[in-house]
Amino acid sequence: MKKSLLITASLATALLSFPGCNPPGQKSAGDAKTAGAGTPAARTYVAPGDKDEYYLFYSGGHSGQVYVAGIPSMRHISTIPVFAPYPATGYGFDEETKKMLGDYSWGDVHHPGLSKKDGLYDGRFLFVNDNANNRLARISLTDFKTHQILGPIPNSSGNHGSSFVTENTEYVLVASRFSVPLPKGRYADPKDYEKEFNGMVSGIKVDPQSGEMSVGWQILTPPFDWDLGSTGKGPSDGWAFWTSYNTEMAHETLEATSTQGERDYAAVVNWRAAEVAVKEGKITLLDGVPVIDPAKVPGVLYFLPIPKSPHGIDTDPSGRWIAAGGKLQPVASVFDFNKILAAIEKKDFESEFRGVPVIRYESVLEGSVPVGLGPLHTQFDGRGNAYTSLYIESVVTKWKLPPWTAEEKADLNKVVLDKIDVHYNIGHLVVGGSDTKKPYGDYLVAMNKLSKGRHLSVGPSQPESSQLIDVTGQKMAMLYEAFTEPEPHFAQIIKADAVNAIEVYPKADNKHPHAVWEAKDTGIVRNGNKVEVKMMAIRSRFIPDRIDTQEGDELTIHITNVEQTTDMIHGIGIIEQNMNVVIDPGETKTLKVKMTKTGVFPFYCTNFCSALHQEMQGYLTVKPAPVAETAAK
Ligand code: K7E
Ligand code: CUA
Repeated sequence: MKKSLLITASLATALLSFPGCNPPGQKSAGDAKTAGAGTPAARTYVAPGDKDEYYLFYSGGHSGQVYVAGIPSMRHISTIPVFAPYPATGYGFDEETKKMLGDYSWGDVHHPGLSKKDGLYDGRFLFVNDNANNRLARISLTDFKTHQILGPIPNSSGNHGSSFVTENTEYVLVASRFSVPLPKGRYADPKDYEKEFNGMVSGIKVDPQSGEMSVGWQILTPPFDWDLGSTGKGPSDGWAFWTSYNTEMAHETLEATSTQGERDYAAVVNWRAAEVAVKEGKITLLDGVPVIDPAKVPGVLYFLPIPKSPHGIDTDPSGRWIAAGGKLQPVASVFDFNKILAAIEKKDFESEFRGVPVIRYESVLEGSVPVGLGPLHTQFDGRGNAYTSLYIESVVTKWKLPPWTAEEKADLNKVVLDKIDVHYNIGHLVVGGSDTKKPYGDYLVAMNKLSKGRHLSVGPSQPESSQLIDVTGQKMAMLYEAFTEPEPHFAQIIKADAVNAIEVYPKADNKHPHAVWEAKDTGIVRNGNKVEVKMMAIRSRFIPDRIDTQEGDELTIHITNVEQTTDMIHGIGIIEQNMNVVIDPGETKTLKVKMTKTGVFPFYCTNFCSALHQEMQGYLTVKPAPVAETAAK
């Protein structure tokens, strides 16, 4: 009884306190809030009609998609289909997106990366990787749509170690998770793994104007399994880092065989030196890509020993401190990039592996912070603090970055500042802007692998849980718990006002050669067995709304949604033709159907668009082919 009274009281406080801190007319609820004030309920509450302060873009893992939520409400706002067809937006049905998807109907998105200018998010693009089919995609934040899918990238297998964006979006950097015989398509027996298999680091060039990606160059590596990476900034601009979890070069029962060594090698890549090597022609072409052999081109690649099967490796906002989590030991290893540079200059190497210098570990390690069990990833708040996810412990640990006092250095337990429980088995975590020079530093989202029934039961396929944590105070504070479909790995957070999205495609910008804007320009043209339709969709009709074809015809429809009003979306679904395309205001899409079935096939608008939406329909007729023609076939 007493307990329920307490709950009521705190809820009342939350509700009562709210109108005061969010005056009417306030556009963004977030502007009125500081993460540190009020009860958790009040701090995440975004009133109906108000908007969130941040976008959260999180990877949809093997759903092949990207989810968009708002912070602090954690409300899911949108799903951006990338590597998989998505009937809700008609993605993968029209010719343009079908072509982008190519032969694949799934992907495995792990690490979204926002485009940057001068080390800060510029709000233009979001890049995402496909771990499964070695691809990279570019989403434009102008329309929140996928505009390019690059790949499968030649000579690269298992695109897990990306999308890591350089300080001015010169490159999205990629490292291969799996090693294979190169070039791809060549057979070799996995028992000859060490000799025949290779990994690769790839520089994917980004056109500064259009954002168009292309494969710039690659660096050949031993067959380690490259894992997570990050790009440098400030003093480490021009460099990038990846951990590896299989320096043992095992190819079977990795759980045991790849965990033998005390240390695995991280890759320390000087991508500006790689650019120079390509310019000077110090490359061989492999599957059409300039490939650099680091044994022949010194200065491009170094190895850095990191203890105990590391996973995440993250560069702090200053660009000087690099934190790596060793999954099998309870510390985060912190390296000083200035010391790494000095070691390289002095050739302070402990050995060499296949012609690549191994930097002396003791010379560059700043310290091992006892963060707890199973450290994976680290994020930064820009106030000198780091936050490491502990998979085994189900905890986020807050700790203080160097420089440390002599006293702290003598006992690094002293730099561990706080721990908070998360539910359960956290993978990645994200602090807004952590990979930029100026993190926002107020919210942290913990992306937990297991939710263990902390939700209404939905059967054995359980969702993932994401928890919103306030990191403005000395102590972290749990604010909210949201559930998502599988499976968020990493995420990016960007201030809402840094993104300028359009709400309609302006008619003037529509360059589709078959766009039509008035009824008089619509029509149907037959050319042999090809039937081409220019159609418009307008509340509440398709023009034309009757299409006559014959068995064996190839039907092409170019459909333009002529609306210039926000949220006036039309769709065209054709019954029993497996065709479903959604057209946003001002957009033109092309769809193709081969007429293999005879009969009459209704088509209709799939997106509720007006009071007479239900009437927005038409007929596609398919006459049997003339008998003579059928006989001839
Ligand atoms: Cu740790 Cu693919 Cu980044 Cu999942 S990875 S957690
Ligand atoms: Cu157009 Cu419904």
